[in-house]
Amino acid sequence: MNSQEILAGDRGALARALTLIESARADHQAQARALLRELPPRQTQRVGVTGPPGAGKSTLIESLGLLALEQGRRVGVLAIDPSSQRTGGSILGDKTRMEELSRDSRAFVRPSPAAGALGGVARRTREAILLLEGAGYDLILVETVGVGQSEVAVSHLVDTVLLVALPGAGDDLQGMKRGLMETADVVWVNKADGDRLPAARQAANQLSLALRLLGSRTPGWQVPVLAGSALEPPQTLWDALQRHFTPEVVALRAQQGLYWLERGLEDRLLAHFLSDTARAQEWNHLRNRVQNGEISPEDALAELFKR
Ligand SMILES: Nc1nc2c(ncn2[C@@H]2O[C@H](COP(=O)(O)OP(=O)(O)OP(=O)(O)O)[C@@H](O)[C@H]2O)c(=O)[nH]1
Ligand SMILES: [Mg+2]
Repeated sequence: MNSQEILAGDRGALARALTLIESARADHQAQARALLRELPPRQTQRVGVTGPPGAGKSTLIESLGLLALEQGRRVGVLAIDPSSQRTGGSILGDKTRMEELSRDSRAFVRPSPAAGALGGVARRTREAILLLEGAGYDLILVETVGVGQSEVAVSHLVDTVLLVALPGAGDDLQGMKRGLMETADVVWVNKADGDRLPAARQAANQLSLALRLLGSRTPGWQVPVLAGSALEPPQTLWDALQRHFTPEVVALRAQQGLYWLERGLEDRLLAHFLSDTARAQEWNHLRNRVQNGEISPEDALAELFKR
């Protein structure tokens, strides 16, 4: 496959290029990078969609995506799924949840690639975003389950983080990870329909109060907390996402590049350092001793670098 086919809208070529990006082989990755260099830069909007399992992220992405198509946008959907034990495989595995969007020629939905270490997942997602953008998709939606570090990773990959929360008892909200709340730019309390409507409104109020105390990661931005149903066109959510998407926010992409450069160096240095078997053994030994409280982290580091 080549860049001409991708620019011409060949979906098969695009799928094959994504497979290249997902490959663990160094030559495949080099080919993918060469391909990415041939694609023109475009003005795009990137939104991360995070939240607890079953909150309705995929359903909301479908509704939001369909709304975006009506606005004349072209929509690309990706997933970050670093956990390997999720039942049923990938986050987007159940295609039925994005059936309409998947079928539309102006959208491209990529089910989650195989799980892996977060560094690798982030690299693949970053390149997949660039590839979809090069292919002409101007709204990229990235789904990730908010359990663990992936919500932090996604916040460094997108312009806007949308947190999908669930209505429920107050203690649900207390239980929601602080990290999830801290990375959110827009909060959507989902399943605000039928019997759940009062609970959803109450949850939205509580979250709104909590977020006022936490502040937001974008200076001058008050995180809006909306309640609604993913089963209907989420127009208020669409408007909030557009309000957050300012030139100042887009300018932060340069910082994100630096962030991934530094994470990449850390990963490579660590891999290089531990490629020596004796050193790797000593490292594991020291880790155990630190964990058992037998030695301080500082003393362990001093010992490791003594030689
Ligand atoms: N009533 C109602 N049901 C919803 C709504 N949004 C999603 N659902 C249902 O909730 C279930 C989970 O929805 P998903 O969209 O798969 O949730 P998810 O957050 O993507 O789930 P994971 O990817 O597995 O973490 C499905 O059965 C949906 O039909 C909503 O707004 N109202
Ligand atoms: Mg999902």
